[in-house]
Amino acid sequence: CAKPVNAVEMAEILDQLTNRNPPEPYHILIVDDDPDVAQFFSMVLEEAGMVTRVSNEPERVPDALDGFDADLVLMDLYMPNCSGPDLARVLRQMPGYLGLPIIYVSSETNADRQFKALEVGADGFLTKPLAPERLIAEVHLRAERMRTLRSLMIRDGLTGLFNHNTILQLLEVTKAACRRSQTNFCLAMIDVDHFKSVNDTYGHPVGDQVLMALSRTLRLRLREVDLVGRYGGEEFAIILVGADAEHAKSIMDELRADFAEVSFFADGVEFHCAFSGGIAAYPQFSTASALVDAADRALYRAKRTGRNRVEI
Ligand code: GH3
Ligand code: MG
Ligand code: MG
Ligand code: MG
Repeated sequence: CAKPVNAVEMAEILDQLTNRNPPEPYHILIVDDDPDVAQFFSMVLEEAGMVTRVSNEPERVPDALDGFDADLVLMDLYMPNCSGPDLARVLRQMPGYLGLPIIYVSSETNADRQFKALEVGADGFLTKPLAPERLIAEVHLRAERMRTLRSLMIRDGLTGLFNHNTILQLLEVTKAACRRSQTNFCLAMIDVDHFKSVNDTYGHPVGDQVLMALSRTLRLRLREVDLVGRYGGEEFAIILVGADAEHAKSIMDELRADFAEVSFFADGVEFHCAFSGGIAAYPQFSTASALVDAADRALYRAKRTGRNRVEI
């Protein structure tokens, strides 16, 4: 009997990957050797609804970032032992922090020195004295842009589903979580039938409408815990957590029937589409690549044996 996946763990991972609703407050790390200055910035930003963490020791910043999921770092320029630019350089060499916005806050007004500090890969320079409203506005703007960029990297532009890389990453994450909690899950790969002829007959924009409708059907009918991604052109990958192969097949068969009912209209003609699907179950297949291969083989079998069907 399958135990549910550790829900808290899954939710945390998903939040990190997707920034789903409700919108999380921005997480800001403040680095300044002067505790009073850091405390003041922290108070201003917290009053504006953000979550802050303060580090007065630049050497400990990697520790402070660990598990904080920062949207942005506010950094002092001159600190003993390790300057702001030295620290920025170190962070830029850590893969997890490559894109993390770093903003200096300093009373340094010399343009050359500001430029030198930015050259190491920081994103902005705010000069003190700094009005609280200005600080809030600058941090908000940059953190928001960072989140937008992150979401663009994670999701597919046409359908809003997870993109190819993300769904593969989620497959790894799901596998690790399900191994720990001894939970079943399945990977289903689906591919629209005769999709080329939809494009050829009605045009590419109508083809796009079909893909968007399919993604809506998937999102609407699946549970919140199921993960849906656009794997490639007209191919989608679905991770069904807590389902064994038989259960996954019945879910996918329902989806298939639902989608086949959807009416499309183009050039005054009504038409219908269908998809074929292949399912691979964990732990029978225990690595991400074995799951993808097995689901692909099952999908191919579904195509070969008539389409508009799901195979295990
Ligand atoms: P089968 O039933 O064997 O899967 O046949 P098919 O026609 O669906 O398969 P095929 O691989 O020959 O064609 C897939 C088509 O999907 C070709 C490609 O132009 C189209 N396609 C891929 N991405 C997109 C997209 O984003 N939008 C649209 N409209 N078409 C796309
Ligand atoms: Mg200082
Ligand atoms: Mg295809
Ligand atoms: Mg196809």
